[in-house]
Amino acid sequence: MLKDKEKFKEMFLDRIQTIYGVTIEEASVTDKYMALSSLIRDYIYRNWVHTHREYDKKAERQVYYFSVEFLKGKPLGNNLLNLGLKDVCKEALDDLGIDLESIENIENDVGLGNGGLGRLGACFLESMASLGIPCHGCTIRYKYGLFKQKIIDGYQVEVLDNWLRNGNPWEVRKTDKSVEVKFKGKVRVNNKNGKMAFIHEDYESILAVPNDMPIIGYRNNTVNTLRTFSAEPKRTELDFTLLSREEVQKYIEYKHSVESISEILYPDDHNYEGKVLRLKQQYFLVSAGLQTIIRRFKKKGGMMKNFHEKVAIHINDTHPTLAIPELMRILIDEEDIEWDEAWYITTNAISYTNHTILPEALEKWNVDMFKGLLPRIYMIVHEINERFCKELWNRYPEDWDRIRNMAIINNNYINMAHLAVVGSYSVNGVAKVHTDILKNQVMKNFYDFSPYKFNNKTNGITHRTWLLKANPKLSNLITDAIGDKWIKEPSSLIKLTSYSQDSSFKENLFKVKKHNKQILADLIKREYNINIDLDSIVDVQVKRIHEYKRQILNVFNILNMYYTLKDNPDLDIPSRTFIFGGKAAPGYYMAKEIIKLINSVSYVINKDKIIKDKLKVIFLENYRVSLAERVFPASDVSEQISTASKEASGTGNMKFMINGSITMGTLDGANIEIRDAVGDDNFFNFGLTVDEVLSYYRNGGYNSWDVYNSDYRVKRILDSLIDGTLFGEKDKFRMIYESLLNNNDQYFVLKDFDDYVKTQVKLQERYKNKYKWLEMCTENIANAGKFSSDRTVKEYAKHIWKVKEVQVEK
Ligand code: GL7
Repeated sequence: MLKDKEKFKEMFLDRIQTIYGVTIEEASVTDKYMALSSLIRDYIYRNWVHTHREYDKKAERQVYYFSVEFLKGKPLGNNLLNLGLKDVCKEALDDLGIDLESIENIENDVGLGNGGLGRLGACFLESMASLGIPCHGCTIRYKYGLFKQKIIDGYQVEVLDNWLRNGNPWEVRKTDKSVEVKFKGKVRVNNKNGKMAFIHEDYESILAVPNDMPIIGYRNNTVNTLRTFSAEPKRTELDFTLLSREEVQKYIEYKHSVESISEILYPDDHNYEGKVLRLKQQYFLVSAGLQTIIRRFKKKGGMMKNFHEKVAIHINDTHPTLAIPELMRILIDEEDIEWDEAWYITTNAISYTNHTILPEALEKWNVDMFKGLLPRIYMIVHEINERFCKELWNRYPEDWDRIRNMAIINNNYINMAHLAVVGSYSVNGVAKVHTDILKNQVMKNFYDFSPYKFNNKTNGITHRTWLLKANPKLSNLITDAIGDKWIKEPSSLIKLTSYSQDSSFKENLFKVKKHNKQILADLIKREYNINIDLDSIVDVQVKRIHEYKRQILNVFNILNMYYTLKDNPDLDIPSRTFIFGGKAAPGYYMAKEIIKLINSVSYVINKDKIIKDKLKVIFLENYRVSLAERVFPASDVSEQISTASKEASGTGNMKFMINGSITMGTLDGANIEIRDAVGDDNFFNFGLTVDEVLSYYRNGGYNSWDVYNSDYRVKRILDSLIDGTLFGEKDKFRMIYESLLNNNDQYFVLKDFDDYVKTQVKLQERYKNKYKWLEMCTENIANAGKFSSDRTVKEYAKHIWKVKEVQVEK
């Protein structure tokens, strides 16, 4: 009924009045947002229930995707779009004098994630719903998402992200489906008729309450679920008058400690308590998730011995790895299944994706801490390790080094990646080169031991969010040219190739880009009072701030351009707008220094009249999904300049590409596949290759002083970090200076500088030829189809999960 405008208006007005008790004139924007969202949620309810029924009836196997992060952004716009209600909703609201955009703007981003990994999870969920893949997301309902970033005096300041402040109209709380999660205590071993039984006693009990959010497929009647769990005390209604002061005090402490589990995403883990809390979160998620899955599975008549045939559990990175011992615990302790059979079921149910090879991100837990918090789970991990080491011994007799290197428990630490590989039937990397590095370097021993487990699934992004929703003008242009089939079948974007020589298409593409630049320029003017030249090259690096992502290299090129222009203000180059955005981890000082550096450079350059506005530098505060949707469509150049080998895949690179931006990139992660797809002419490549970088690492690096001493540009830039000439203060960026020179430039910034600068000059020259440039943009859009997450999740479904798409009829 919502497809009819008059009906839409009527129902919307009715909701405002009956639920919020106000007239439309009195209603605040928040009231309107809540009314509209809850109206849509109720509208899809029938399909939501229906989808699950259809899955139970028709699906041979269903997937549960466990991830500690899902970075959804704002649900309203996506939901309206996928339901096909956007236009009618806009028109109905227009009639009532209400602006849909202002309602969308007040919605909080669902920021339950920190970067690419969490956003990948959100893209996967959208694609799976749109393809009818029976998948359920599982995560934690953090009260506070990733912090909000404020920039004060050029520095990052973190503010709590209270995204639930006004409530969440999209979720449905399922108190009756709560389960109990147990921590601490001790394990009593009973010998029952010659069979061991493990009884967990004196534990701390916590309630995991599910909240379900709909994941709406693109016009296909399918509504999947993202289940989020919140941690709550088991007894909530206590009669305090009957309790002693100590008991009340104890209860309050218990309540606080319970609630802290689902309080915040990635609590600071620099101290012991923080580490315990993270481990608690991880176990809380998998235990709650598995218990609700198994309960439903059994309710539908499933037999546990067939569990793995019907259920695929996917662990997104190592954070949910405890699903392995937890599933073993349930099978053995609660379902009375023998170890070998339980192990067979577990290792045929679970699959794992590795998302990084950075050593600091590979999780390890201290055995004593682990044992205290999860005594029974520890026993199981210990047993898994014993059995695995025996198997290794049989295969590699007396090869102690290898066995130690591969053990799950070593040196009083539990290696979660090892546990994940041993306990799952599939291990995948997220881009070809990343998978090769896993196979041949980081996990070489495991690959030699069980090569059949390893496979690659190159990441993808949902083109419906990142093109259809974020860039309506470009979407229309594409549809006018090749029809709208690309929305459901992104590979058909390739038809645009024939438009790369079509001057009227390219002229329109130019206009679309300019329109999008105008929108971003207005935002920048509003927020930062900086004017942007719409004819300038908009060159963007938006992503987490990290040394390996090398925002510093970008800044050095900008400083080099600045000095060049100062020496020669009439230089004939297109003007350039450099945009940065991204958050630094709160405890990562170097990353915070990099933010300060960017802001300081921005301050110096933007006010310098000598360079005649040829350069502008902007740092966008609080980069997040909803802001990203403004940035990608407006950009000309995509900076993907990580040290080769370090970026497992990257996904921002794909979002730029599909919006017609040209990559300036190293041959790292998925950049390599992007270049293969568009061809060398449509990609600006520079820098050391993976093999070169790895070979330097093997041989102790290189001497960065040599570059400093031989390249006057490098010397000038580095000196300016500490000599006070540019930033008015001596030693201002000493930390960065030291890391590049005296700490031997671990990320090869100086080594790649010359090639980077040369390639930037080449890019500038190319930009001068407007039609050549637009041809490159067209080629990039045309070849972006294979980087849609539709392709990626189809590969997971077919090759890893063995699940089939289910069409949900009306
Ligand atoms: C990441 C990788 O760093 C990134 O390259 C990849 O695209 C992403 C999704 O696979 O996963 N790994 C990781 O820990 N984070 C990432 O973004 C935070």
